[in-house]
Amino acid sequence: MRAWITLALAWTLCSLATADTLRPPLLLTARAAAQDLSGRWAYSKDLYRTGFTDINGWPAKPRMQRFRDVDVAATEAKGGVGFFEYDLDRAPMLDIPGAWNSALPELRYYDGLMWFQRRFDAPVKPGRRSFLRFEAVNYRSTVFLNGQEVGRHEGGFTPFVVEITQALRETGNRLVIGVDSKHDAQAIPAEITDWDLYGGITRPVKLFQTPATFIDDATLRLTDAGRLVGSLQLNGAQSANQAVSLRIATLGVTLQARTDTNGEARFDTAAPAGLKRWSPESPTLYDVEFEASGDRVRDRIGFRTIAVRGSEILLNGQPVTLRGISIHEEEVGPNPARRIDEAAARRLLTEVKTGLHGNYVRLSHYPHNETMLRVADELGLLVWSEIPVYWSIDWDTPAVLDRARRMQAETIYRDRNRAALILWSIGNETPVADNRTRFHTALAQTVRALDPSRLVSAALLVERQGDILHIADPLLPQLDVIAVNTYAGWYGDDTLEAVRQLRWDVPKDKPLLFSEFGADALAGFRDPVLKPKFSEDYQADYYRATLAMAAQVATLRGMSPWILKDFRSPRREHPVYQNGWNRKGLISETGQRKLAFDVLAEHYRAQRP
Ligand code: GCB
Repeated sequence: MRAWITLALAWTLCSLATADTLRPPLLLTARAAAQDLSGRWAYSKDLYRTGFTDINGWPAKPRMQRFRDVDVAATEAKGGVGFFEYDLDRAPMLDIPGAWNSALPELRYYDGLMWFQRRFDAPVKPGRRSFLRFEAVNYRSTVFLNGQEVGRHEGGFTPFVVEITQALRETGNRLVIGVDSKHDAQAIPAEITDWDLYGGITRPVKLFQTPATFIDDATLRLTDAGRLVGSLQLNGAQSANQAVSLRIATLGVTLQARTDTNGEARFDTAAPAGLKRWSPESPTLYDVEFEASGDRVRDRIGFRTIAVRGSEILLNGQPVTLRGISIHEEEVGPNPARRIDEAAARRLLTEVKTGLHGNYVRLSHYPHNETMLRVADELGLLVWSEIPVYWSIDWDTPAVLDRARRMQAETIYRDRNRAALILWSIGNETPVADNRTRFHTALAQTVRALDPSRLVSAALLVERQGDILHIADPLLPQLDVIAVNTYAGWYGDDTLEAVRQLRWDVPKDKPLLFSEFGADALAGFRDPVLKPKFSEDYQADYYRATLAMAAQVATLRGMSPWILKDFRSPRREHPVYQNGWNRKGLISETGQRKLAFDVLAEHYRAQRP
């Protein structure tokens, strides 16, 4: 026990000590890009990773090194002994952003290293700095520009930025990325999940050009005390002691401040009387303009407060019930490529807002495309966001905890200006054990240090004694909101009548969410008499029974059933009903609504304020 406490303390201190150093550069989503590098990219498979290493761990042969800045065709044309076993200038192409698994049938289950290349010109004004921002690359990336390694990143769902000021040319740039989709035991998530592999450059890659000293980060929010507080971070040699300003023209707010020796300025003012608070019913957003050192960024920001009081969740001081649904990052269509543009985000979220009468989404099981958050802000949908600390990962290796903390930081700095976002979840169905609880405790501390303004939760596992369900998890004291995944009536042998009789014994002083419940159904498979599993009829009855059970839970403040849309999963291979799809969607992969959709929609319609 004593050793446990000492270890827990050590991990906690380690996470607090470095919380400040976790700010990655240029995650600000408000800055306009100089160039979007979306489009056709060349690719080259490299199953044995010969571009990096040869047999026996020897360095790769130059003729295999796809990242070199060499004109292969011109070299070949000269004749003689030199030869290459790749040429990205003549390689096949596919669309970026987008997962390779959906691009071609032969890449469906490719899981390993893939090389990508994009050529581009980039007129640069003297004195400007240049950066590449990758919104998401799954899973490990090594980035080369004109033959020079400029950055590396691990993690498939968060953005990263590399500075390329020195390596960039005016014309004919050769950008090459080695993308390795393989997850090992130290990856987050580790090897096994219930969703598709989806390797590749799945979100846009953009080129940014900034002044020598530029606005790296800028944030503003409303506090419980009714103040607007924020900060601005400069990056560059002239960051210290600079005048900075913030303006919200429609509210008549103008604030001036100066950066400190670290280049950071803080804003703090009473919120003006005319400020309209953001809420799902009235998702008001304001144009906020930050200016400093000749640089300017503009963000659309909503202002609201979020808190818990006893078992209530309070939005703008008023109790709120979360009428939600879970969503994976997969667009509607027969062959999704994890390509969420604004239209795809609108389609999914409108189905929640208008179709289901919802006010909330669980963006599972990893940070989604930033467009989803922006559309949620605009439509008025509260958001739960999580990093993929999912099922079992390596709890004991400090580097894995560091990785999780970095992913969390990348998400927080990317999304903290989104009013829609109210909950950070630090894990999903992680099995209770001392090492796992230590890991989560350290992660919860990091989240609170980086963003004290939002609620912390985790999707926990349920325990059962007879007809009583409870949550015996030592992590509970770390959470503001308890969340639990519950599948009685789907997994296991309970009848739906038995599900209705289940009772919950949960803490009375904290809000509870059903972060998941669900049942598979193949769209169009109807059998109203027998109602077998996998039929739409069973799924609809399962929802009726679970909602009846939920009505008995006094502290339940919301739910996000599993899931809006059928999604690809290599775990699901029933040859009649699944064929590689998890069928718990309320709509099919092509958007066809199942019977259960209306059951939930009617439930939420009746619950609306
Ligand atoms: C869960 C997981 C989710 C799965 C789901 C299922 O508890 O959190 O990722 O897809 O169950 O369908 O079993």
